[in-house]
Amino acid sequence: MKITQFALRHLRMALRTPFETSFGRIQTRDCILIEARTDGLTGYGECVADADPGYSYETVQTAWHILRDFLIPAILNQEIQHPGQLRQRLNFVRGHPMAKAGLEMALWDLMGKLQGQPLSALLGGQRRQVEVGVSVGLQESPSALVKTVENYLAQGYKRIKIKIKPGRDITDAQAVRNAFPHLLLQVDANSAYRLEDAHSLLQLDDLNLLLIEQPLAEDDLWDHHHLQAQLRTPICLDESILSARHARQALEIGACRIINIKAGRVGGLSEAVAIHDLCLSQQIPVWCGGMLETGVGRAANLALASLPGFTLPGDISASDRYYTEDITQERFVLNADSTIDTPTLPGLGISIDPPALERATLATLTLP
Ligand code: OSB
Ligand code: MG
Repeated sequence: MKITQFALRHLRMALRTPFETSFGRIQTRDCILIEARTDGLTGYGECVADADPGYSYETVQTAWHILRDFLIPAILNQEIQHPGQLRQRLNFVRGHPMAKAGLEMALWDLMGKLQGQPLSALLGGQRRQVEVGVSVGLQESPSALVKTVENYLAQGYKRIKIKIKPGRDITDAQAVRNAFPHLLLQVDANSAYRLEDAHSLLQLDDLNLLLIEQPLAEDDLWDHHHLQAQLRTPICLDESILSARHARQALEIGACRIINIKAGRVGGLSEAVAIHDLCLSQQIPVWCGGMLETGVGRAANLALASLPGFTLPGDISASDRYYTEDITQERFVLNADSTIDTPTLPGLGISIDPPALERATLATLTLP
């Protein structure tokens, strides 16, 4: 396929409730919607970089620059056999995985539409439903947290992740554990700790957690190895794993026992599948992380999570957990068994709601 035109849209969407992590609190979520056009067909991709560089160094503005000035010029009007080729073709740009992943997603959507195949099938997915959970941000108090969790359980979510940070770890996790002794519960620190303050993390070891996600710095596999040696609870890495190579090295040195896979963080769905394949071959559980995606990115997450190695519930919640108004016609809903259906229409399997998209758009750019 040959992409003859690209369009970028900077979107800002209002969250139903603020989302707070160890790196900040947001009321609105920004992202870039990428459109790839060829003979009457449009492929959509979502770049998950946010307005601020809190989760990673990428922002909407850095991704916009990298897409406009480097990535898009490199593939505009060029013959591309398969989206998997992008990893090599875009290798001349160092880093910026979210920008690359958004572009690659648009090509996957386009290829699926050209071939009449859902993304799930193109990636090797097998499940028609994907097990999911919900990621709960930091709340005002442990009792407020318990109420919020209770509300999600009432909606049918069977796995809960809570955000933690120093001073808000054992109290919060203990409160949820006391209220729900058998709940599938995990925590995410988003790199808020150093090995020196690991004592508070050691206390979490008695709470029967599924995993502790990304406790230490994103560029520090080695200290994660030290921490994992002191914990029975598996460490799961998120921010630290930017490629299949990182995944291999983290597993080799014992820095983690579980990996959270996000296509945006690792430069695209192809690399995400490579990490999945590596982990499956070593019987390492993986699960699909989330970046508060719109319906576009959520469709891609569901397709990815339909692969056989995704044995833990993903951070892929129903549409109504996120935005007051989404940009897709489709609404992803939670089934009674805490699953969401894998999209079955060609490509991402979603259609855009044009008026909603207009309302969310802050800026657009068409190339050429
Ligand atoms: O660390 O997993 C994370 C959201 C934004 C950035 C980082 C993370 C998250 C989440 C939310 O935990 C997951 C979701 O429901 O999309
Ligand atoms: Mg995380």
